[in-house]
Amino acid sequence: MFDFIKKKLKESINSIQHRLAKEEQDEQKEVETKEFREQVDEIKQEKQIIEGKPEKKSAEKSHAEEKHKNNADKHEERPGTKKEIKNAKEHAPEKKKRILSHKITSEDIASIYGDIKEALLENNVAMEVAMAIHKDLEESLIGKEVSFLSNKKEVETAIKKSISDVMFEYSSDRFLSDIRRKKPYIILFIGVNGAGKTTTLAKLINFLQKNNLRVVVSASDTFRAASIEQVEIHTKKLGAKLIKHNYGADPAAVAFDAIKHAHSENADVVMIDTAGRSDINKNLIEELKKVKRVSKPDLTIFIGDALTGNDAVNQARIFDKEVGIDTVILSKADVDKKGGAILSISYVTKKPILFLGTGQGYEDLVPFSKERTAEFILS
Ligand SMILES: Nc1nc2c(ncn2[C@@H]2O[C@H](COP(=O)(O)OP(=O)(O)O)[C@@H](O)[C@H]2O)c(=O)[nH]1
Ligand SMILES: [Mg+2]
Repeated sequence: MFDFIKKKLKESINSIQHRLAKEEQDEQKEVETKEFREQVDEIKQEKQIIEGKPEKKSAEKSHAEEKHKNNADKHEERPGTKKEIKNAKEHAPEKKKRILSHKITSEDIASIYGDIKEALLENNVAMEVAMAIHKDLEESLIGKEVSFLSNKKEVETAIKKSISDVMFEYSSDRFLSDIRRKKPYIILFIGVNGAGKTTTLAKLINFLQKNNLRVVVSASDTFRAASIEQVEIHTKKLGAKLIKHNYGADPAAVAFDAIKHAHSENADVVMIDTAGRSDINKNLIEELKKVKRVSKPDLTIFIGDALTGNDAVNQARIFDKEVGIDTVILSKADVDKKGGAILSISYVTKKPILFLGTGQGYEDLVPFSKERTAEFILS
């Protein structure tokens, strides 16, 4: 995941680091040369003082005495000179600190952003998300005084924060506590065909059962061939109750029966599997609207295939507008090299991500964390 974005970010951070380091080295060299010249001058002066003016062989005795006296006087001055050198040395670290820092400019940010923008867009990150990251970087970094040693860390931290800020999460702990507040808690799964709805629903049965919650499933995909058998295989394996009708039956009627069953059995959660279509068409929207009207779900989860990038983001936007969604689970994060949908979907829809699907097994469901995701991108 995020392979290309990670590579580009690393290159970009290294290049700004090199540029700043070079600038600072040049400044440092200049200062050192100046200091060196000053020291050479001081040593020359001292040497002259100790040796005196070049001796003339014909000098008179009185002149020699004068010279000796002079030397003695200057000798008294020598500790003063040493003191000055000591003082200069004591002040040197302060000087260094002042010189070895750099104020980040909008040009610096433009250069970082120029590098990563291409990587973001090529990896299916929505344009508005890339722009939000740019704006955030400008706000957090421009004018910031960074030092030679710390600037890489500071730039990295700011990028991490900007990336993390475009994502929203729905923590699995909050999800569980929300479920425990109402019985039965009704969850509706929606998404296009093949997005991973049924597989994700099965993984969630497993997750909820591990948290001691009893689940009833509604086989409301009565549209696609073999869909009822598919969900039945999972519920049998996991030991959850399945309510099913025949193919072609009204999906809303199946959901209604499942909820009734959950009430009578005092079950904790009802999960409604639904059909998708290859495209989001009018029939699908009408069907889902009716299921929603009848089942009155507490949570509507949009399941998107992370591999489809911007398509998943656009589907989420349409499903939200037409049916209404509360949260997102992105499947197939394990095979998604780009990660664009993960970075974009919550910013575009303003709906948080709950889990990422990371494989075909029941355990392959990871609670989403924006911090961990941003950290991973910069790791
Ligand atoms: N690698 C991988 N495959 C997945 C994941 N989730 C679902 N799939 C596969 O995607 C295909 C479609 O899944 P399905 O649940 O039938 O989609 P639905 O039509 O939305 O119900 C199946 O072959 C699943 O095994 C995932 O997180 N990782
Ligand atoms: Mg299905």
